[in-house]
Amino acid sequence: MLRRCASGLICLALLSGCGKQSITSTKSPDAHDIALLWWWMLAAAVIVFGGALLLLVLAWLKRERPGLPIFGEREHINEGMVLLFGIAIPIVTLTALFAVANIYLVNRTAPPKPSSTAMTVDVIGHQWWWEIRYAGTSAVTANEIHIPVNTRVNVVATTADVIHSFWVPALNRKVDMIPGLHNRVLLFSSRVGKFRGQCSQFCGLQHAHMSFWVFVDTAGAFRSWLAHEAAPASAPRGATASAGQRMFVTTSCASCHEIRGTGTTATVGPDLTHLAGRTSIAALTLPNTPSALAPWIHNPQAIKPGDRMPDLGLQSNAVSELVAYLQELK
Ligand code: HEC
Ligand SMILES: [Cu+2]
Repeated sequence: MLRRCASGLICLALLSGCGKQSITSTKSPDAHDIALLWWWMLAAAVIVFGGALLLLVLAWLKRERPGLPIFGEREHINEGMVLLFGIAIPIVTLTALFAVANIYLVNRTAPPKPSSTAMTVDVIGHQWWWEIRYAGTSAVTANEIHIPVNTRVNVVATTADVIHSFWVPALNRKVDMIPGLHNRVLLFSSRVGKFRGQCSQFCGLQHAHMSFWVFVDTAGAFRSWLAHEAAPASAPRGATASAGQRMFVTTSCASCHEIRGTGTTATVGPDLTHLAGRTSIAALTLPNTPSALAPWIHNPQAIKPGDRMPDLGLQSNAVSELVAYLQELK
């Protein structure tokens, strides 16, 4: 039993570094420097720990006999050794690590200064999803940030409710989202791809289901994505989707969500103007497919218990009409 538990724990520890979201699989120079510092700190800690263990073993081996090798005779303490290992080396290493972590890395990973040329993305934390706005445009989206490749993007992070923390381990350090503050962090990637992010400050029941994607696009793909995202929603085609739109606009959906171009303006929940252009819903909890949208709209509480979107007790034909409409919002 004990052996099985132990091997299970070892496997878990080994696997915990795997997957798309790890501090050691870095995809930007900034995240690489952070990981490098982490490895150096680990090496220093291993040396100190190993040295302490070694002294312990020596003391145990010598327990009946006077004097340890580094101390000479039992009564005579080798002061040089104590000064070197007890004071000089700790002061030098800790000062060096402090300077690298708190001066060099903080400057290295800093966002570009806000200016007319720097691109700014506003990210607002909500229990339990991410609102994303592109400064200077009318584009609003949720849980999926797009940025152009090879561009230093200034992310301005704040919150609509409690403290959250914005973190894309593959790209940069964390930044806390604090009520009333606008903290900034750099987002940069030299390669096209998609990187997972996660809220890293416990923020209530569904904290674990508060994730997001960062899509790094080519400059052209990003420009057309942004232009499309800033445009209002297109009109529904077909009778089912039109019925879905009527239902959306006239029932409680409109008291929490906005679909630009339909007269709805609420901002309690995510902007759904181009919902069908996203790959996931509910902060990466479900894929964005009709078979996942339907149970979400039917009863979000069964998927994210305690969530801010209530169970509205809709009939299944109402749900199908809403899904038909939402699916068209490309
Ligand atoms: C009381 C406010 C409220 C009402 C009413 C409401 N929603 Fe929501 N909705 C939310 C919140 C908050 C979220 C974000 C949930 C999360 O991810 O934790 C959400 C998420 C969603 C999402 C997923 C969006 C995404 O990008 O992740 C869809 C789709 C959605 N709602 C559709 C609807 C429809 C359709 C209705 C009407 C039947 C409706 N909502 C009614 C608050 C509401
Ligand atoms: Cu959070």
